Amino acid sequence: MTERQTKQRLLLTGAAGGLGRVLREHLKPFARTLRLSDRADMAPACGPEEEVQVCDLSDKQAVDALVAGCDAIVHLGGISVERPFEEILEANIRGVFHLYEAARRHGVKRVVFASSNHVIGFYRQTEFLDHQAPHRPDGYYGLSKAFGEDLSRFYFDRYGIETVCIRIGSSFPEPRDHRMLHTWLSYGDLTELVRCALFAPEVGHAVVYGVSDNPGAWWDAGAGARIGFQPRDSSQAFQARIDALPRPPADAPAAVYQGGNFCAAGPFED
Ligand code: NAI
Ligand code: 15L
Repeated sequence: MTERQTKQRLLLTGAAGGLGRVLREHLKPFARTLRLSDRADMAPACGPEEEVQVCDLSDKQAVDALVAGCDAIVHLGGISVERPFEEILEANIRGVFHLYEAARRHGVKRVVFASSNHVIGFYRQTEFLDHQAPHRPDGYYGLSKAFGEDLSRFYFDRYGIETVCIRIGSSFPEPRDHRMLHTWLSYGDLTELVRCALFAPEVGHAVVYGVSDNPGAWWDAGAGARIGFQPRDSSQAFQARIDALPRPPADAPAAVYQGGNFCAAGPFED
């Protein structure tokens, strides 16, 4: 670890979640102090290099206090699936606004934002996209991530806060279905991508796809490569096991759209 690879106090939101628990372990070497936050309970701080602070992202004052003293943020917190609009509004839309307002007030220079493939979920699986493809969100969740991408662009243009938006595919221990053979991001590659996003020099505002080196790519790896990310894993290793599973019908959202079943969620209001 070099000085250039160390943050003084790194805030990790969503630390009680699936990816938060993974990054809690792997980001420790990259910060003198790792401040962990979630609205849910977490394992207590283990050692002086960890701080635990429960905080609901919808509470503006609490988020302001949470961000004070941090020099970088990895923002994973929020609703991570399709849900009714009001839930998404509080956690993801107001939440990301509160986070950037606090970052502005407290002089945070770098944010890594967990965006999602559901920003572009209504593209077909036959299409190949780069990071500049117009948004085609597949629900309120995808819309909230598109808002986060645009909000972070504004906070860079207006206030110079750098952000890397990682459009995460499917980050789980293993791909779970045929679609995830294309969208899978291993935990090892996730960790490396977050490290690159935290420490690459002069990223400005960047959007990168968070995906391993899978066969039959849907997304251009160029933007990730520009911040130094080289995936080491591939879903190829799981191909035979997934091929043995039943395939969804050819006209099912899971087989047609990049966002898969998210494209068929809702409506919630009827
Ligand atoms: P998760 O649902 O396991 O974790 C999200 C965490 O955010 C939870 O611990 C939850 O308590 C917390 N949270 C929710 N609302 C909150 C609020 N109002 N205030 C404070 N905390 C709140 O999700 P996971 O899988 O760990 O994902 C982490 C991030 O990465 C999320 O932002 C998700 O949208 C994004 N992502 C994840 C993908 C994946 O494959 N795991 C794919 C694409 C994006
Ligand atoms: C996401 O954005 C979700 O947070 C995650 O739970 C997965 O469903 C993933 O996308 C996916 O598209 O597989």
